[in-house]
Formats: sequence, C-alpha cells, structure tokens
Amino acid sequence: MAELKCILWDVDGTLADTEGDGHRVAFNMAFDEAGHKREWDVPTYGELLAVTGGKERIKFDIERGDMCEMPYDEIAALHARKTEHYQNLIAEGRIPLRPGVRRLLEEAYAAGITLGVSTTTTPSALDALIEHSLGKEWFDRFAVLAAGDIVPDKKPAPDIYTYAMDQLGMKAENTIALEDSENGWKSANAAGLKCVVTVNDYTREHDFSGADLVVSELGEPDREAVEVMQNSHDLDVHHVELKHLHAIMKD
Ligand code: XBP
Ligand code: MG
Repeated sequence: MAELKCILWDVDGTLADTEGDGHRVAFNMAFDEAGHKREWDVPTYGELLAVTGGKERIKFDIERGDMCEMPYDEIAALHARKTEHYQNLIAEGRIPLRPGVRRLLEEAYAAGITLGVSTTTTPSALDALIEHSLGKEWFDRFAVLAAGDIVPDKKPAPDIYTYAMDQLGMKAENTIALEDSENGWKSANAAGLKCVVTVNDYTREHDFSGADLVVSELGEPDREAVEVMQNSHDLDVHHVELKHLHAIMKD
C-alpha cells in the first residue's frame, strides 16, 4: 500500500496509435527511397513489433533473411531517414491521441502528480508527437522524457523505467506505468511498477498476466464504457480516471 506520486507513460500505442500509420509507413518510405525491395505490410509489422526499437527491428529483418545485408552504420542511416519521414507524418497531424489520454494527463497534472515518459522510441520522434499531437506546453509538464538509446537495453528490459525513476528521484512503489504491449508491461513489471494496459489492434492478444488493469482504451465520460479485459483490483471502471490509479496503488 503506497501513495501514487508519479505516472510514467509509454508512447507508441499508448499515447497514440503511431505504429501502423506512422512508424510502419515511415520505415517503408525510407526503404523505398534507399532502393530496398522491402515493404512491411500490416501483419508483417505486427510480427516485427516483438522486436522493440527501429534499428533493432531492421537488423532482425536482415538476420532472418528478409532484407539484404548491410553494415550497422547503413542501418543507422536508414533509420535516421525513417525518423525524418515519421516526424513529417506526425507534423501533418495524421496521428491523434488515443481516447482519454489528454483527459487523464490533464487530471493528473492538475493534481500535482509527477508525469514522465518511458519509451523505446527515438527522442526526436517523441518530440514530434509532443509538439504536434499533445502541445508544446507538455515539454515542460513532463518531468522526464526517457527515450531510445539512452539506456543500453530496450523494453522488455526494465532499464528505461529505472532510468526515468532515477532521474525523478521516484520510488517504484509510488509510480505506475501506462503501457500497451507485452514488452512494455514486462519492462514496467521488471522495474517493480504497477501497470495499466490499454490494448490496441496490434497488442490485443498479448499476454498481460499479472497486470493491474487491462482495458480497450482509457475512454471518455461521454462515450460508451471501455472494455475491461483484466481487473485485478475489482475496480468499477467506465473510463479510467486518476481515482482508479490511486486505488491500484493503495490496494
Ligand atoms: C515502440 C517501439 C519503437 C517504435 C519505433 O516502443 O518499439 O521502436 O516502434 O520507434 P514504445 P523507433 O511503445 O516503448 O514507445 O524507430 O524510433 O525506434
Ligand atoms: Mg508501446
């Protein structure tokens, strides 16, 4: 039983559905531009999401024989172009926040809860999403933006959560994670955090055994109730509110 002081947000799939229409499209644009005969369709990209990190994902596709061999600096350059394409797609305003994200962020910020980001994504890709989908004021409202290669091991390793908590001087017992994927949940769990999962089309069938609450989305008060798929604390949920996060921490 502990007090909720901090919420750490995952980005891709949690703040916004960035994977299918954002990252995937940007990877394909970079592949095409560089003359690689490879296109990641929606189901293929779903498989590849098991590998976190864009550079790691390309490397995996090469190692399994679906892309031509290239040295690591070429992978890094290809990924840098992908990030530029991604930033442009985000700047076009194509990817809105998921339902309830802004509402819960605002509620938590107004309540004085420390807010941070813990993501596998490249920092400049995160910056684009904050600027164009959330709003520039959130650069100051998030107390930490933990992203990408800042830690050696990406999710499902706990490193990015541990790093964010270290930066904030927060303890795991006072921090909750918001995630969308099995790798994200495993990362948060390995860091000792409680976790609420909002699934999406790519992650609906993932294994979230042990997560505190698994829902279809955070939801909104004026929309139909969210689908509750796992409810370890017997919460009464129409849409996920700060009171539910407090209740999970206190249980
Ligand atoms: C999602 C990821 C990322 C993105 C692509 O992580 O695994 O790799 O798919 O971003 P999270 P990059 O849900 O933790 O944000 O190409 O910038 O790696
Ligand atoms: Mg995610």
